[in-house]
Amino acid sequence: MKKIIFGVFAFCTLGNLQVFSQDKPNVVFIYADDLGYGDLSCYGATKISTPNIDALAKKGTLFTNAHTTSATCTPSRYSLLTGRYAWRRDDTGIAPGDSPLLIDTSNTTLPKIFKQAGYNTAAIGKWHLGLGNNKKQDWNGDIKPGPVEVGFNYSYIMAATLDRVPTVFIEQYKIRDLDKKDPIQVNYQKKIGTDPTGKENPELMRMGLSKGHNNTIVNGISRIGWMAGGHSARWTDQNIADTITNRATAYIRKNKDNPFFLYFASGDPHVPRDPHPRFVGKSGMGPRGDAILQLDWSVGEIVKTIEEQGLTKNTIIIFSSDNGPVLDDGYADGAVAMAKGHKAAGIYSGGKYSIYEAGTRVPFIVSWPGKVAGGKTSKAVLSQIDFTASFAAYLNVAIAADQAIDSENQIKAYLGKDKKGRKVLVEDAGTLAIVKKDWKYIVPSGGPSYDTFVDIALGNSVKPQLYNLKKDPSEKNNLAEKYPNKVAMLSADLESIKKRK
Ligand code: NG6
Ligand code: CA
Repeated sequence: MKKIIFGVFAFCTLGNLQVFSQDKPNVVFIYADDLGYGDLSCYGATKISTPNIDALAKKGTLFTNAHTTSATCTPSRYSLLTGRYAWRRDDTGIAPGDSPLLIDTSNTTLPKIFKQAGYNTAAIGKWHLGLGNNKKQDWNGDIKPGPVEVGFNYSYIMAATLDRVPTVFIEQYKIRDLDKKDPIQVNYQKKIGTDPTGKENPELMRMGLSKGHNNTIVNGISRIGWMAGGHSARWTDQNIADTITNRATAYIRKNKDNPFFLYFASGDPHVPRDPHPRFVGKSGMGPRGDAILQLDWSVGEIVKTIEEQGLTKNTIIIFSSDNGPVLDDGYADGAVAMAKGHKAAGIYSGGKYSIYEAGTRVPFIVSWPGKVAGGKTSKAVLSQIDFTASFAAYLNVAIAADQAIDSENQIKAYLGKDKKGRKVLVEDAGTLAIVKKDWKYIVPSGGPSYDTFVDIALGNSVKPQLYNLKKDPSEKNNLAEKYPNKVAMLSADLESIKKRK
């Protein structure tokens, strides 16, 4: 019932916003992978320039307190698409490449909301939410359930991360360009086939390793997991951005006459960073910087296509990232040595994997020329988990009470009409934190406080931690002992959110 009431409420009170929804604006969501709060020039980066994303921000609103739900990929994407915190389940950590589909196909999802409102929907790019049932994917036949069952009319995806097998594109239920005479095999337990591995044949690697990733070598890059066969279907890493960007622009052109929701998930700047040669050396910051330029190019192509098709005024473009930044994430690609003082996390502590702010506070830009104010910055507290309830309210689609239970209608905040946004935010890096009115409480945990390998402060402590984000955005001054009542109140708030059903 609750969500139905939200829908009615939106209809009554959003006033002129409701008028726009008659037009059913297209929604294009561009999701970067491991892009940090400080990685874009519009967010203050000075060592790198991202002109296309900056232009998007100039045409729209740039948010400074927007969050993904989690400090890694799979749980962030799960929460975004379902409106449910991933930490409610214990199987939504970083998924292997042969994970079964993690989203229950009976769940309400963001694409299903759009579909119900008459949109065509597409997922193009990185998936990383599992495919098939019970780890028994039929890689050589129909791979399902997957994005189609989650609510996407069209899908053209990489199953997991760029560093995990299978290194192929999957369109709808099938691996693209697969030769039946060379069937593909995927295994995460043991080596299969005769392809060389990073462990046995390091001399065959084009990109050195710093940690893990020493299984099957594809394109001179050693991966996580083993695969055999499927040679004609294997991607060329340097062409991934071109391939998925071209798919996205073709999808936009094809759907220009009907409302569409495009979920475009770039693989940049996640490892292995092997951008197209036209970006190599262009950032002066090594492959990570070059991959950010490639991401910026993808954004530019998508925006240009929307303009060329005359869809600018009827298309909401949202740009964000799935988790905070990491420099060395397992490949010796020079990201650390070539960072030259670049602050990928901006002023925030931590990064990918961390419960400190940089784990989940990410770039977030909303552009809708004519409807969302241009060149503005907003401090509203936003979470990607609210897309589902927000677009449902906006499009007047009802959600059952037991679905998308963590998603709030924040459409006004997304569109820059409400300066406050969420009252309470939960952050997740395995350990949970709750943020309310500038106060952040991090639940005690026995996990490591620092990951020396990725060189990131994870923020775990056996002691409660309390920070005032307004005075101390970098979370240096733990005030938990000074304000035990605040700790108790925030802890109680978090407990009641955990019990939500
Ligand atoms: C880690 C990988 C890292 C990356 C990450 C997932 C190692 C040593 N590290 O386990 O390289 O793949 O998983 O990233 O294997 S995410 O953005 O998809 O969450
Ligand atoms: Ca990621």
